[in-house]
Amino acid sequence: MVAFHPYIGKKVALLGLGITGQSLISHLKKFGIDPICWDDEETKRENFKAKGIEIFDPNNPKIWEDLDILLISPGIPFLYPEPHSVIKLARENAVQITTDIDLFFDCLEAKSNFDGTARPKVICVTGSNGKSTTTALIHHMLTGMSKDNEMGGNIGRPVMDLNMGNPQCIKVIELSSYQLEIATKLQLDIGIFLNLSRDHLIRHGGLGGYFSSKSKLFYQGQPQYSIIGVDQNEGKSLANSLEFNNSFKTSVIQISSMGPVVGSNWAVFISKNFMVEVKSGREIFRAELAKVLRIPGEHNQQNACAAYAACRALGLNPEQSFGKIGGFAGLPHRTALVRNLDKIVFVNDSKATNLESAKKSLRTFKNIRWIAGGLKKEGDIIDFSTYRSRIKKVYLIGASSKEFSSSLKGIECEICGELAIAVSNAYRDSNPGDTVLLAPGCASFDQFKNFEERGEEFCKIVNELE
Ligand code: UMA
Repeated sequence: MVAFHPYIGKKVALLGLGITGQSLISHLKKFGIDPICWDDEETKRENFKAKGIEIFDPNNPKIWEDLDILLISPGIPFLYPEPHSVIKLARENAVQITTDIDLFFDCLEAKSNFDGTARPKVICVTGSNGKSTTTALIHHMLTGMSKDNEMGGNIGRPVMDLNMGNPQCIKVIELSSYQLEIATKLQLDIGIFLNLSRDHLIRHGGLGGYFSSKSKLFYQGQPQYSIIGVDQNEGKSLANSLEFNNSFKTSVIQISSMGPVVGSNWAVFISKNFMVEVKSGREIFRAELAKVLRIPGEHNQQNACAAYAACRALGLNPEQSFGKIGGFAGLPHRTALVRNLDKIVFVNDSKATNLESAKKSLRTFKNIRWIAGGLKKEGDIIDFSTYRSRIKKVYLIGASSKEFSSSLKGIECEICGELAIAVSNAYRDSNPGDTVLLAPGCASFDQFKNFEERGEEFCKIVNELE
């Protein structure tokens, strides 16, 4: 519980009544602050009204006269493709616009100033792919080493639901580009950047805006330790820019799943299936990763390097940290084994919502019967020529089926439309040793509520196969 609240005496409005909005209402009410709320969905407004929450009319000019703060949910467009109409009104009326992320950092600071206790350590993870897995793996490893910690953020538990009362409890937080976009109060101990792929381009006005949002974690958050994935140019340039930064001091730990990292003071990388830590030119640790890592793929090796590096940045022992990677079974819908039926393996990677993450999945398996398609992300280019030898056939679903089938030159494709038909046809065609892989490379919203619903539907269909 925060003893002093930065919003006491202020009039607060919320925009968005999803899980972030709900968590903010509960948090503010504990301090006697009753926010007024808005959501574009009428049923949401009615449900909250029925629970005694005041719904405001953004078009009533009086509302804006004495409003101090507008707290917005991550899904609300701030700048692109165009600002939400309520954001425009808040700006016209000079109302401060902020988020639960800034409130979280404000509250940590306010509590520490109020009762003189130290702030709990904060680890934040960002990147296009793998951030939930890395967040959950760090949580798993710290828990395994009896380090008090809790995780939250984009992984599905809003940050204001975290317990701020205990300074010993490390916070492991996944942050999306949406959550970072307008942050002004970031203050971290450890920041992690995993990778960048063409995602959320409409929301950020292009790749530049997207990368700039993620980079804020470091330039604004000024972590003591910056763990950077350097398997892509963006990560390499971020690591380089942080290593040569005079405005703040951060120890950069470069991570790679593609072999030794040269020219870095501190690195954790994969070399011939071994995880290796090198610091100041000296090898600190080396062990065979396959002995402990249960989740498949090169991308998960990089996630393991990041999680191990986070433990090392906390000063934890290399052997113990490495050992605690074991036992982590992965998160649902991320390269998860669903069933082995007559030596045909079914894998659910419904979380592969962009083409880069689908490629990571394709790199992991052989003899693939690939179920792909859905709502393709703007700017994603369908080029899977380097994976041709791994893919036996593609079974297409959803809105982008035609675009996929005309772009996947030299790879056999079948337009199936529905997921159930794709699974059934892939199974019909399979031989022992094949992998039926759901890695759509697309968002799910054309046919499902979200990627979780798509993955659950896949598991249900697969488990009913005879
Ligand atoms: N809404 C409007 N107008 C809009 C947009 C949304 O009124 O223009 C309303 C919706 O009707 C809904 C509410 O806002 O009632 C939803 O708010 P939200 O989209 O911010 O979603 P939350 O339920 O608050 O969940 C958010 C994150 N969602 C998004 O960023 C889209 C969750 O990440 C996160 O787990 C949660 O906060 C807790 O921090 C989800 C996600 O899809 C998993 N994230 C994206 C991703 O991972 O790619 C970024």
